[in-house]
Amino acid sequence: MLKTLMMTTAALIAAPVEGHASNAEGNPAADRFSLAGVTGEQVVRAVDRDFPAHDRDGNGALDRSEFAGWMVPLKAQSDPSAAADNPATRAWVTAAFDRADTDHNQMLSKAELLGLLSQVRQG
Ligand SMILES: [Ca+2]
Ligand SMILES: [Ca+2]
Repeated sequence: MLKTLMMTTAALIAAPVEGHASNAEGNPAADRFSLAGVTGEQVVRAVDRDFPAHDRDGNGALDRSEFAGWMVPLKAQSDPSAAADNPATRAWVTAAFDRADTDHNQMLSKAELLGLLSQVRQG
C-alpha cells in the first residue's frame, strides 16, 4: 500500500497546476516530507492547491466520497486498473482513509491528509 501511496503522491505533485499555487513557506508540516525528489513543500503546496476543489461541500474536511474522488484518479495514473467501482480500489481508499483519520471522526482535515502523505517516507 505504501508503494502505491508513494506513486499516488507523486501523481498528486505532478498534477497540472491550476490557478494560484499557495505559498507553503513557514509551514512546519513541510519539513516532514521528503521522497524521491519530492520535497515536503511540494506536497504541502499540492494539497493546499487542490484541497478546496475536492472539498465539494466546503466544510474544510474530506468525507469518504470526497477523498475517493481525489485519490482514485491519482491512483489510476499509476495503476490503470484503478477505478471507483473496482473492489480493490475501494478497499485501498477505505484503508487509506482509515489510516489518515487519526481522530476517527470520519472526516479528513487537511492536516490529517498531510499526515497520511508523510507516512510515505516513514514507511
Ligand atoms: Ca467536505
Ligand atoms: Ca478526522
